[in-house]
Amino acid sequence: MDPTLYVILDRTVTRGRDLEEILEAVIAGGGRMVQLREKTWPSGRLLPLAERLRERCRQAAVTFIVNDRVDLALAVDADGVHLGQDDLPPRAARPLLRRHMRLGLSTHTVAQARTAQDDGADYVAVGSMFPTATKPDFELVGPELARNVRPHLHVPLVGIGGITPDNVGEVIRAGADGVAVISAVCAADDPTAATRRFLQAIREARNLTGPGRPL
Ligand code: TZP
Ligand code: MG
Repeated sequence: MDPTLYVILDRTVTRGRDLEEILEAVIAGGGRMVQLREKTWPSGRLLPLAERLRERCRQAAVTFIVNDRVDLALAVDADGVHLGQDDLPPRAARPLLRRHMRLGLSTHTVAQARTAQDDGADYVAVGSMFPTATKPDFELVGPELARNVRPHLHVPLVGIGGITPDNVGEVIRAGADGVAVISAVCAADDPTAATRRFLQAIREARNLTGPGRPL
C-alpha cells in the first residue's frame, strides 16, 4: 500500500467520463492507490463496476479500496475498505475482513485519529484540509490537524479535502504521508497530467521535509 497519492474514484465529479477511463488515466500518470466511492447506487448495479475496477487494479498492481461498503469490498476481494465516523466501527468491521485487507478510517480530530489507530486502522485520513465542494458537510480542520496528529501516529497519515497540486505541499510539510483527492483528479481536463503534477509536487515537498518514513 502506497498512499502517496490516493485517488478516490467518484462518478459524480467526472463530467460524464466513466470511472474506468479515469482509473486508466490515473494508472498512466503513476497513481498506486485508488478508492471506489459510490454513495447512491444499489449493490446490484455497483457490483459489476467494482469487479471491473478491481480487476484492472490487480493487473496494474494498484491498491483497490472500497468506501463505506464492507460487503462489496468482500464480494470483489478488494484490498481494503475505507470507513467514516458514521460507518461500521472498526471493532465491528475488522472481524469481517479477510486477513490481507486494509482498514482505513476518516477522522476530524486528534482524539478520533488516535482512537482509529488504537482500534487497528492501517491508515488514518484527516480532513478536510481545505474547503471542498465535493463533500458539502465538510468539517474544515486545515493542515494544522495533520501537524497535530502526526506525533501520535505510526500508521500512514493521509490528508483529504480540497487538495490540489498547488496546495498539496502544505499538507505534506504538515506531516502527511500522502493525500486523498477526488475532484482535482477526477474532474481534471487531463487526469493523467493531474496525477503527474500531484506526484511531482509531493516529491518536491518531501525533499524539503526530509526523506520521511517508509510506508
Ligand atoms: N472527506 C473529507 S473531505 C472529502 C471527503 C470525502 C472530499 C474530498 O474531495 P475533494 O474533491 O478532493 O475535495
Ligand atoms: Mg463512509
